[in-house]
Amino acid sequence: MSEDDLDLRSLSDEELVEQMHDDLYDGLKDEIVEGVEILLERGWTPYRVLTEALVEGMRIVGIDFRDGILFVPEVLLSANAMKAGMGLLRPLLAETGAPKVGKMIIGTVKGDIHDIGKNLVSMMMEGAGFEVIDLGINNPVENYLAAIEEHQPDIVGMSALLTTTMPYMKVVIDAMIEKGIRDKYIVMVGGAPLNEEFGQAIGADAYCRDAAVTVEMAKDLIARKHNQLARGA
Ligand code: B1M
Repeated sequence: MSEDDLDLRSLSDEELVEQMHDDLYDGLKDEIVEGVEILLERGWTPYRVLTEALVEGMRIVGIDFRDGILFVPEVLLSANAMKAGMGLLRPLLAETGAPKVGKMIIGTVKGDIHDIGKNLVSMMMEGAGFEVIDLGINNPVENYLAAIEEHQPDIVGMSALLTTTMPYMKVVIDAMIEKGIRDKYIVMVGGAPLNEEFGQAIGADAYCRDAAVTVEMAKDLIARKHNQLARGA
């Protein structure tokens, strides 16, 4: 049977997830959307579809990109397929009905156009009841400062996927210090090349390994901030 004839519905859950990893690798957007729909129909939670079918598939793409087996145009197709799948899950993850627990602005820093991880963080934060203002990609410091002023968030989030762009996070934090507003906001950073040590070195409040950790840390830091305010009042 050719790839075109493959009936995704005839596959078991395990086979379907494996097929979706292949389809993501091949950048097959329609097949990814169909796979997501099938898994949801079979009762999978949106979070499980996201992590087991999409994020895991993208991890495999990342390995072959690193090893020079896949190149930018192919990875771009994979990224588009991933985004199409995420588009279906976004409203489901955001459907909590809970009162807003806080507000976050988030953007990928200047020089960097990677946005899948940032989008995932936004989705999970929305799902946890945060209001998220997404600044998109390639953000110069001015964008962060303008968004802070306009939206008065609790959290300023930054994403960087390149070793060459991650130092720009410090530019943003330093600009906040210079304006005397650094301590008013919780600064959280994330992205594959970062680590705890880097987060501390640039003066962030938290380095977040993944989207789930971001949600937990955000809740924790907001609670601490509220406690501090209550004590100071
Ligand atoms: Co890029 N790329 N890429 N790429 N790309 C990497 C990052 C790379 C590691 C691949 C590799 O060589 N192994 C490498 C960086 C090497 C380095 O700096 N040391 C790399 C390179 C070199 C490049 C180019 C320079 C390639 C070129 O042109 N020659 C170029 C740069 C473009 C630019 O930004 N100026 C480039 C381009 C691209 C594409 C456009 C093709 C595409 C991006 C499409 C898109 O995002 N719309 C792409 C992709 C897809 C990748 C990989 C394969 C996958 C990234 C991804 O989406 N991961 C990546 C390899 C890798 O990371 N292993 C790679 C899935 C995502 C869910 O994970 O983004 O880590 P991640 O996000 C996680 C956590 O990090 C965390 O939570 C997320 C969810 O759990 N997190 C946050 C992320 N941001 C956060 C912010 C927070 C909190 C947590 O704020 C509070």
